[in-house]
Amino acid sequence: MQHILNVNNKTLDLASPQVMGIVNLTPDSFSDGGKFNSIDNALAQVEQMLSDGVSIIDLGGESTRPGAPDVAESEELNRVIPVLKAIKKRFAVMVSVDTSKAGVMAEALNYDVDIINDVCALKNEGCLEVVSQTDIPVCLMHMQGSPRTMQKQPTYHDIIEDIKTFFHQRINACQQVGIDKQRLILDVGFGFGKTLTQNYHLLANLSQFHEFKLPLLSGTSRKSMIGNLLNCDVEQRLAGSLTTAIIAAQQGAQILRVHDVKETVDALKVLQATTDNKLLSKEN
Ligand code: 9MG
Repeated sequence: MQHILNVNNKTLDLASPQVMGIVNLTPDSFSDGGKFNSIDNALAQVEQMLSDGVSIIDLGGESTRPGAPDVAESEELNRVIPVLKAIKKRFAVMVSVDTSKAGVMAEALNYDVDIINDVCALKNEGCLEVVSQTDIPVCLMHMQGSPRTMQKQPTYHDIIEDIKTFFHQRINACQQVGIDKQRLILDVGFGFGKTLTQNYHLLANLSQFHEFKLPLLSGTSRKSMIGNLLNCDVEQRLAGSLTTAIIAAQQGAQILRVHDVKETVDALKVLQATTDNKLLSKEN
């Protein structure tokens, strides 16, 4: 199945995995300590990511780490919109906004955001309606509970089947308001209401979600599924992040959401060379 994202005069071919670089605009971001919370810092980070080979910049103004406090819509708008405007003015890169608030989605659409990345899969009030007024892609992520409660006691009947049922329901909800299925990107939501074992079970079985014939986004970068396994702090999770990114790519994930763009792009080049060689040796 060939996937191409076409949006706002930009095209992204998902035949090979593409890197989405994380730009956190939160003062409490769990993995970069809020280093990138001014416009100039964010622009510098985007510039670096572009030279490192990023395809999409993911801007977020509300932390989704476990237990994170809610952020008022006005505060989220203040964090995200000026940076979105500045990036759009200076660079031609695709930008997604990571938000679960209809008001933030609507305002981001006024500034030509290219993708909506919603960890709540458009379940919050007004989100389906706002997105139905546009034709840009949307990432629907699975989460059990909310960021505040999700790690308390995640329980599933069968995690793969339960997430598939969730995707069916959210795809139907989108289609009912006129959102074309072809605009959707799916994400199992690593770390969002999943135990360590459940996260690795999902990673090992990610390819099963291709049955929806939609692009898959995978976000494992610096998460506690790595820290808890290796017993290490956020700044020591690079090897684990790269390994999980490559496993996801091998399972056919088309978009990898990461902090460490250069290292991930390099790792993907190694994977690509290996895959190409395998094809060549079959021919010879
Ligand atoms: C915002 N955010 C944090 N983690 C994420 C993940 O795994 N996927 C997506 N789509 N967004 C995420």
